[in-house]
Amino acid sequence: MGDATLTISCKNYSSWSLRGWLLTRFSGLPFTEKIISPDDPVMRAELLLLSSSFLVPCLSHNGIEVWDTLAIGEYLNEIKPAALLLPEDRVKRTRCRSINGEMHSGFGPMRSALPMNLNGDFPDFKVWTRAQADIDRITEIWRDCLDLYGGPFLLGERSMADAMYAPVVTRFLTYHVKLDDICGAYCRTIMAMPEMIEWIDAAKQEPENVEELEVEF
Ligand SMILES: N[C@@H](CCC(=O)N[C@@H](CS)C(=O)NCC(=O)O)C(=O)O
Repeated sequence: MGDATLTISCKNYSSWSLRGWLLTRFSGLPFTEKIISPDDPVMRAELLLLSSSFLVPCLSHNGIEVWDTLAIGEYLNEIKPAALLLPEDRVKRTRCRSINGEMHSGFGPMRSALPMNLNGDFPDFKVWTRAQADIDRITEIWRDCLDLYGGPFLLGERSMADAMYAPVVTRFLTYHVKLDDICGAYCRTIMAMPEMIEWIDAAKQEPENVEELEVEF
């Protein structure tokens, strides 16, 4: 399958890096992880050569550069179809793409009010109304999918959608968002994935985090 490198940034804060990394791990494609510091100008210049969007994650594989999480997921699904990042069944696959798209392009208020911070713990966090509306929509998506497909993952079997929503799970835990039993059980399923455990352990090893990064990231 050739050489693959996934460029990401810090593990504690970078929710898109987590999504891209989970997708690559789920696909089974062997890869080297390259961590860039968002503050390092040399690294940023190098990133610009890979990802014209200037953003991570970015996957380099056999001379092909893929940036943007949705494109990375679609690419991995093409080269590793047996990993079933997208379900085989068309109806499920369509649902998967729809909820991936909704996560990718939406929920701005929730993302900026509750930034991913794996080492954070905010028990008395006050969720403002617009962020709560996003939370309500996300939990509705989860309940619908878990009811339709029987869990434990959103489309039944683990898929791209679980990578897309994994950083939301961590946010709900970090900010002590109140959840019903169904959504609580889904959060436990995601947090128990060996890939999540590995990523969170690595986030704990990162040097002290920079305060200015505690914004939407
Ligand atoms: N739509 C992009 C979003 C990627 C994104 O926003 N990445 C952030 C990190 S989580 C980034 O690269 N920030 C770099 C910077 O701000 O310098 C995707 O799906 O990959």
